[in-house]
Amino acid sequence: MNISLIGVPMNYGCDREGAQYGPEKLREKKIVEVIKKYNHSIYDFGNLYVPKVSEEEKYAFHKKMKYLKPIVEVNTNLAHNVYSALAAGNFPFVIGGDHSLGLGSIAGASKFYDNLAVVWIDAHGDINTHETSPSGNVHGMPLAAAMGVGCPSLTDVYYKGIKVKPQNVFIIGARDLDEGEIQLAKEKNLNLYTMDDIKTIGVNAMVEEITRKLKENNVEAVHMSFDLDALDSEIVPGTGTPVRDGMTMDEVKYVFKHLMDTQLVKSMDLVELNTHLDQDDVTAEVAIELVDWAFQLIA
Ligand code: DIR
Ligand code: MN
Ligand code: MN
Ligand code: MN
Repeated sequence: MNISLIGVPMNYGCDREGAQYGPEKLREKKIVEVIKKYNHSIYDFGNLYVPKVSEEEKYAFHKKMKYLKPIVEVNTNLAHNVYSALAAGNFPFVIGGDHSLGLGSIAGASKFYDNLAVVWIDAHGDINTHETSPSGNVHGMPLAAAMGVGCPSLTDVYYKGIKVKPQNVFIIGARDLDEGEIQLAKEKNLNLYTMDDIKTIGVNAMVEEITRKLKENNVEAVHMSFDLDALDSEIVPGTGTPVRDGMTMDEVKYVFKHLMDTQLVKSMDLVELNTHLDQDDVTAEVAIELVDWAFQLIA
């Protein structure tokens, strides 16, 4: 496979120092070389330009969303990079950076594919809007925006219109959902697999159900968005919003394996590595281990 590696050194969506250095750290940890081991051709497009905005301008663009303008600008560029990579027959691999980059990667993928599904692996739902968000952090909003829910400045990134139908949204590993997110998940009847659900039905039954629904819905392609905080907080100290009782490495690997087996995964994000919070690069190394696993599975 031809892989397009796209770095997004942005932390405006999480409003925490350290998340912007993820791409740099992952390259230092040999992400390119690891992917090359499996006979992929990898083109490192470098990092997208992230404009400098001062702390004082945090709420200058919207009173309930921090750093809205640079987030929209970066994501518009990201969307076009993802779209261009897909149009060239490549697999876009987007490394962050905070999870607000999901806005751009989903927009790019959905412009290319008519019937896109999104598998969002995360301790959080990231389906807040400016009205439900307790933090004002846009990294908690991208998946709602992709479904057309929320502020037009977010829902209309790259092009106007819904990027992914709610029935094609799969959230895995959630265990820290805000009130408004729980409501929206119900309202839209999202395929939500919380940690409790995973414990009840088991990771294998979950994956079977997801792959069955992908077929039933005639999904053309899957965008897989992986937030490192899906993993248990003990495994990933180097992420901004760690949550206990999370997924094990084996569970994540199992999900990756069976999603890749469908041959439908055509693009991927890896987000929320925070180098300032990481101790001895343990989280960076966990990320690399999962990249190694994932790209070994891609044909
Ligand atoms: C929280 C945290 N739900 C928020 N979201 C995070 O700010 O909206 N997502 N950390 O990954
Ligand atoms: Mn997230
Ligand atoms: Mn998260
Ligand atoms: Mn608004």
